[in-house]
Amino acid sequence: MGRINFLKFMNSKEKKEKLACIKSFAESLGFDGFGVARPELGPAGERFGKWLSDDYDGEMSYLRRGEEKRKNPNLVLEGVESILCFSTNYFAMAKDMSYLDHREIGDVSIYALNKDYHDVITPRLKRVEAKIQEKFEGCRTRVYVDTGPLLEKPLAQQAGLGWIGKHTNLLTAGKGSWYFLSEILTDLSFPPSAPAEDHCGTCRSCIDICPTKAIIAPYVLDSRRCISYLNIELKGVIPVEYRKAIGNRIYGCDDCQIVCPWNSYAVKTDDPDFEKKQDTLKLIDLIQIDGETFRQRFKGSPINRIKRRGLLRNVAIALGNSGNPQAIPPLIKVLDDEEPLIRAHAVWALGELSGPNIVSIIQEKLGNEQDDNVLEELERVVARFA
Ligand code: B12
Ligand code: SF4
Ligand code: SF4
Repeated sequence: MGRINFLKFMNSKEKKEKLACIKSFAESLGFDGFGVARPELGPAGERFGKWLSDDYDGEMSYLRRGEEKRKNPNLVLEGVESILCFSTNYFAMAKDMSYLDHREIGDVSIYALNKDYHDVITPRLKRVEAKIQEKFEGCRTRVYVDTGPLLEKPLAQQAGLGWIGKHTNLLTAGKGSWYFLSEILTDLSFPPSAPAEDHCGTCRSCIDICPTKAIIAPYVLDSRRCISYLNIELKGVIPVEYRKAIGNRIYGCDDCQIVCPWNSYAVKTDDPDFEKKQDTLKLIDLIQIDGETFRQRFKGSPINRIKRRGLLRNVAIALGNSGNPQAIPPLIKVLDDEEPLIRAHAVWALGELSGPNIVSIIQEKLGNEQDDNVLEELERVVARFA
């Protein structure tokens, strides 16, 4: 019997049973939320277009390149009928805003405290895909974790996993938002789940806490202001206006989720791949890390994505905000670093931590400086103490 006929003659009871079997297999692999969405975005597609036209994507040009696909999953998998949506808890440790008081420690977002989730979830999702292929022979499927051209949050909302909160993350009543999303697209037609409803109510804690006022209106994020964009996605110089607000955050930002009342229901993950592995990261140690030590220390960690240059850029900013004069000698030392991005941010940090006498020290160190960004930072420090 051909594929089309086989699927057509499979009665809905049989289909539901097989779907339940797929769900429990996914649960056995660590997925803790599951639902089915129709491959239609509704208003989310238009909102995404508007968001791009407002330039809220910053330098994330891949979002723009994939605009049409993100608005229409049929361009991602022709003939797609259902999108199976999954969530995976990454809540590795309880966290409150007191992390800001430990200014000598670099703060890393909870999601990045262990292995890179792309590396963990993709093979698991492929096992679920194989199970679907086994149960529905001949069906077509495609798996995505984060990086695919899909609007994962609106799809997951439709699949009933949660609603998009005012902070723009997906969250679930009685569960919170500390989870990743992933999907399997298929040409199989399954009954869709009931979409999740919004339970933000009159709350606006996430909007008020945001250090850079990146949530410019409820449900709308200007990425260019979001610390998670500035210290992960942005590859170059971090605009001066946000550096103080970045504080000691060296990889991502959790604030809008920390204060969300629904996250008081979050339950810690017992998944060894997501339990906290990253040790405390002392800023003074990090600023002195060489290329080889960086590779060994952050192999397999999401932090590896921003490379040594991105991390030390962020560490320099955090040291500039630390108020710790002991950071001055190591920062002077990195003015010799071969990476201009690191030198530029070290100049700023020295200006924050020192008095006027630092100017001649920096000038002497950077006597042969050619890089425009570094020279611009130097000019700023000179002007500051003039
Ligand atoms: C680009 C991106 C970012 C950008 C932009 C963030 C954003 N809000 O979209 C930056 C770099 C800032 C970022 C940061 C983070 N990210 Co990110 N990111 C993505 C990515 C790759 C694409 C998201 C996207 O398309 N954004 C475009 C905009 C338009 O989407 P949106 O903000 O949701 O816009 C909708 C709403 O604003 C809504 N809307 C607009 N107006 C209105 C008005 C009303 C009345 C209503 C109801 C709705 C509404 O409609 C829009 C369209 O749906 C997804 C993975 C994926 N493929 O989807 C991960 C993803 C969203 N990120 C994720 C995570 C974990 C994070 C961080 C928490 C990491 C961290 N701790 O640092 C932060 C959170 C910051 C925040 N407050 O959102 C997870 C979120 C999981 C979850 N539970 O929601 C995802 C899904 C990755 C994954 N597979 O798990 N991220
Ligand atoms: S992640 Fe941080 S900077 Fe970004 S919106 Fe949330 S609180 Fe604001
Ligand atoms: S903090 Fe309040 S407004 Fe923000 S997402 Fe959570 S419930 Fe919604």
